[in-house]
Order: sequence, then structure tokens, then C-alpha cells
Amino acid sequence: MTELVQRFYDVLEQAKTALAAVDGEAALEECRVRFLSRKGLLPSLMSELGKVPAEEKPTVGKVLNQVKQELQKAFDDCAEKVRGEETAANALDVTRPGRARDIGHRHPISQVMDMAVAIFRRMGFLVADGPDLEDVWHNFDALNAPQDHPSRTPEDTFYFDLDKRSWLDPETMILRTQTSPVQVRTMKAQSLPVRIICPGRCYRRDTPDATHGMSFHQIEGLYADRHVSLADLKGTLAIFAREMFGSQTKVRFRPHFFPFTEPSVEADASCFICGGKGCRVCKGSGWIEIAGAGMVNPAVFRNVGYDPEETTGFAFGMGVERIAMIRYAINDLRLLYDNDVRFLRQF
Ligand code: 2NL
Repeated sequence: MTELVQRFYDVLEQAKTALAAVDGEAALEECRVRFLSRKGLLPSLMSELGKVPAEEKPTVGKVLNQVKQELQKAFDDCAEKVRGEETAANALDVTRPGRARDIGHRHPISQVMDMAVAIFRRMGFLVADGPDLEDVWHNFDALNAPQDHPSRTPEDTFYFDLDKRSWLDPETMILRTQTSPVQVRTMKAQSLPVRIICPGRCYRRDTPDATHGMSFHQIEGLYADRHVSLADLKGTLAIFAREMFGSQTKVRFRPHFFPFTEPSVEADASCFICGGKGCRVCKGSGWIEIAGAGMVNPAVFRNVGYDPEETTGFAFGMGVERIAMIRYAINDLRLLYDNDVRFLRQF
């Protein structure tokens, strides 16, 4: 019995000497294999406990367990020391390359919106804000939208409480389909002149695809005063296009129809990629549509309480996603909303 205990203490001494000489992860592992692993010295001595006479087993076993615990502790202390040293060595390695911090940035839609807002502010427009949740009167009726206009149907617009009220009721609540209700609210609250832009989120029921989501961002502008002309509208959009797409940019206006403007136009900018020769971005035409616009329909002025005989004004609306897709040559809207940083990092 004493002989077995003696051999245990010998192994413990050997292990302590070996551990004291350990100078790294490799030597540590060598010690573990030699003393502690399944075929190491300690377990092989443990198996000899079976040969000890039964009446001595409790005392011998107790001593052996103590030795085993002491050895494990010596090993753990040594491991901690070795690993601590390796970490300290890394922390002090001044030759290692620095780690760049990821600071993030504004989303491309926000960047384009900020740029457009900055351009119009330099031309004297003030930013106006309003609710995303609107009523039918401010979103449709005030803007002269006919009752049978397809955009008013629940297939195209998100309505609330349709089980309780009609979608033609002016007080029924909807998610705004354009930011024009902000202009309506501003005109009702202020007198002439009004020169505002309304950037914000709008909602339309579309089946999502490469160019449609269920919400989008719009910037609408309104200049209402006496003696505002179509030439003022053309000059304003020409300056915007030159600032947004480059000083060589030309603009053209095609006749169009909107219920809230008369006459109405669509504005194109010459393609900033090919300069008008035709390319992938402008689909070969040399022109890119950037806005819908026109002279405010007198019916709209009457609806907000302005004198339609005296008041003149122009208004325009543009889709921010469209402008961003043109500016950055992005061919699928969904890329902007998947929030994959590998994509968003590029802007
Ligand atoms: C488009 C067309 C447009 C307007 C929006 C407007 C607002 C008031 C009165 C008259 Cl209060 N008009 N807004 C006018 C013309 C076009 O948007 O294609 N938007 C994406």
C-alpha cells in the first residue's frame, strides 16, 4: 500500500517538474498526454487501486484522489499561465495591421432624398411634413381625383375599417398614396406665397417586383403665388436635373395628364451615362423620366380655400427610388430593401 502511494507522489513530483518547464502550448499538451490522458501515468496508477486489500482501500483511495486533484490543479494553473502569456504577446505585437472600424452610413434612399432636399432648399423651398396615415379627402378629393379613378379602389390603396365605412367616404382613413396631402394641409394652414417640398414615404398596393414594392418614397414640390408660370416650373426642374445628374444635363417636357394639374407634363432628363446617345440605363432612348408635374388645377386651389381666379402655381412629384436606381444604375428595387450590407456598403 505505502508503495503505491509513494509511486503516486513520485508521479506528482515528476509532473510538477515537467509543468514548471512548460514554455508554450505544445509543451503543455505534451504534459497532458504524458500524465493525464487516458493512457497517461496517473490513470494507469489509478487502475492498480484494484489490487489493494479491501480494508485499506478507503484510506489509499482518499490519498490517491487528493494527489489526482493536486495534479489537475497544477496542470490548470500552468495552462492559464501559458494562454495568458500568448494573449499578452498578441496584444503587444505592434507590427500587426490595425483593425478598421465599420462605422456605417446613411441608406442610399436617404442619401438621394437628402441631396434632392438640399437642391430645392437652395432654390428657396421649405420642407413640409405630414402624417403617413391620411383621410380620403386630403389624399384624393382635395386633389380633384374623380370618384371612379382606379387608384382609389381598395385594390390599389390600403384602406382602414372598410367593414364599417365606404372607401368613397372622405373621412375614411388610408395610408397616403402620395405626399400631396401634405401640400393640401399646408395650403389650408397658410396664405400665399407657398413654396414647399414634401419628402416622405407613400404606400400603394402593388405586387412586389423589380420596380415596385408596397411602399416607396416621394418628393413633391409646390409653388403657389400670383403669376407663377409653366416657365418657372421648367426652370426649377432644369436646375434640379443639372444639380442632381451633372451640369451638362438637358431637360424636356412631354404632355401628360393628372387630375390635379392642368396642363400636365412629364419631365425627362438627358441620360447622364451616355449624354443622350442611348445606353443600358436609358434603354437606348437617351432620355430618362424624372418627374410628373404641371400647373395646379384651379379646382385644387378652390378645395383648399384659395381664390382660383387669382392663384397660380406649379407642382411636381418624383419617385426617390427611381432617382436612386438611375443615379446608381441599380436594376432591381428589392436590392435596396433586402438590407444586405455587402450591397449597401457600396454607396
Ligand atoms: C408623379 C406625379 C405629381 C403633383 C404630383 C400636386 C400636388 C398638389 C397640387 C397639384 Cl397639392 N399637384 N402634385 C403634380 C403633378 C405630378 O406627381 O409621377 N409622381 C411620382
